[in-house]
Amino acid sequence: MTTHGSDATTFDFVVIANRLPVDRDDSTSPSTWKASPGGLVTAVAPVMRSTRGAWVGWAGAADQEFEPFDLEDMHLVPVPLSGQELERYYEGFSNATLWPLYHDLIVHPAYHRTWWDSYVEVNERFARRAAEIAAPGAVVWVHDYQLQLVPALLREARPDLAIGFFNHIPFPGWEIFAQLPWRAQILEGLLGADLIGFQRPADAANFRRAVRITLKRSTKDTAISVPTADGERESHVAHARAFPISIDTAQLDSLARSQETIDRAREIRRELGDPEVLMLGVDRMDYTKGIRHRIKAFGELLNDGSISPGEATLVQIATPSRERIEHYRQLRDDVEQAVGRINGEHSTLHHQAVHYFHHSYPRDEMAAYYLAADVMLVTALRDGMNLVAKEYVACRTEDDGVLVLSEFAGAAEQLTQAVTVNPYDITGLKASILQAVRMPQQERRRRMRAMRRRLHTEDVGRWSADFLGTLRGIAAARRGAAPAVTAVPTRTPDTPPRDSAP
Ligand code: ADQ
Repeated sequence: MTTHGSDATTFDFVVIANRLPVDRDDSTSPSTWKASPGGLVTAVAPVMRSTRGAWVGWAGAADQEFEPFDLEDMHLVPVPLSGQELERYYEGFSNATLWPLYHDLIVHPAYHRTWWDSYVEVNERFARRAAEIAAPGAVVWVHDYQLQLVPALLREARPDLAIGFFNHIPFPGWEIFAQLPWRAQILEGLLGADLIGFQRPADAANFRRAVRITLKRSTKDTAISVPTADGERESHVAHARAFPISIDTAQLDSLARSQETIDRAREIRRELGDPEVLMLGVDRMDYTKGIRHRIKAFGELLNDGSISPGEATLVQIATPSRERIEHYRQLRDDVEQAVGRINGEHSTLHHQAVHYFHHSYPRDEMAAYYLAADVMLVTALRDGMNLVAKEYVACRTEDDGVLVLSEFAGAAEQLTQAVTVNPYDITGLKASILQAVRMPQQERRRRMRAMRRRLHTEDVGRWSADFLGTLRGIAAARRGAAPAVTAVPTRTPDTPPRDSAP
């Protein structure tokens, strides 16, 4: 923390994300804040503690303004959103335009100029707030697709900052991204960063290709030379590359080894009627997660007699998500109807085929479910990473259990010993589920052990250290004598299919 100017407090490390990592508890009087620990908090908390950082984000309540406050070693700076901005910037442009576009058009994105205008306005507000509280030369880390304009806005206001951006979701191929009427603005927004991180090398390559085609700029390996606004000289060199996110492996491992979790896992199995095979799905209720495909495959396995309800039970836990958006309401209806149909046809007094829970659970309960499950089904149609897959592996302390993992989840690049599936291929998915159910113990152990070993080194601490270390290096090179990359060829390696400027 630094104090400069009058009495304004500024911070050497600033995280900017759509949401602050807190929930407001209105059951107490006065209302209080409680931390809502997510993956990102775990990743940045150690840095926050060592440098005393600040987190800029929306507090979760529309039409309300809150003063900055401290909670558990973090300084939280709320950014207000009106009810209309929630509809247009968040539910609209972020979740009904960008989300489906970036997840390969699983549903149709909607394009509305009023949503875009709101997205610009909100991004400006986030950038302004961060610019006010960042100390000279501070490291600022912007997160995710809701805030893609913030890097360039910040650079314009505060060229002294080291600016990083991390995209938690996929970045689509050019042929899909090209639909976006505001594609040039989005790319320019991201290029304000010194470092743009993606989940997979393919996402970073898609981004660089979009830059080459849309903005007619060349790239050299991960580097993109970004000109000043007047185009006269180089402003900085942005780097775009992969930093696959991970989990706090050690923490989950020790949670799964605790006697309470072990007892609870046994109890869960007992309450489910001690099935021979317990299969588990855990997702946000989102159409990208392939929940319908998974349930369809399971239902067909029961229909054709490949498995019986006495032999295998599926537990599907789905966290409520984005319920004001039509596609999400439809998905919930579809899932509940499919579960009802399967249970109607196959459950008996003693064995229920599918147990479906539409709730969120505390961490320790999640760990108990992971520990209880013999087979974990992660069948995303497209997913930036998918932390659930990694969490399952981290909790398999006995080196047992089988992970069935979609090849369209970023996690498939690290968890290479999983049984990989194309969830669109229902026949193939059924065969993979059966393979998982019948896999010999020796093979289960060999696969699980290898995945666990890798997760113990590639954890979330290493992810944030890699990203921030790289960012600091790039910013230091920029501030030093020579930029990291200077002369770049002007020829674009890709032939643009059509004119770039929307
Ligand atoms: P999400 O789409 O939310 O994240 P995911 O990576 O699976 O997907 O993370 C979900 C988190 O929520 C996990 O930590 C999981 O344990 C937790 N969770 C899910 N259901 C729960 C429940 N019922 N109760 C309690 N907790 C539950 C986005 C991207 C991903 C990317 C992450 C991180 O879409 O691809 O992996 O960000 O970058």
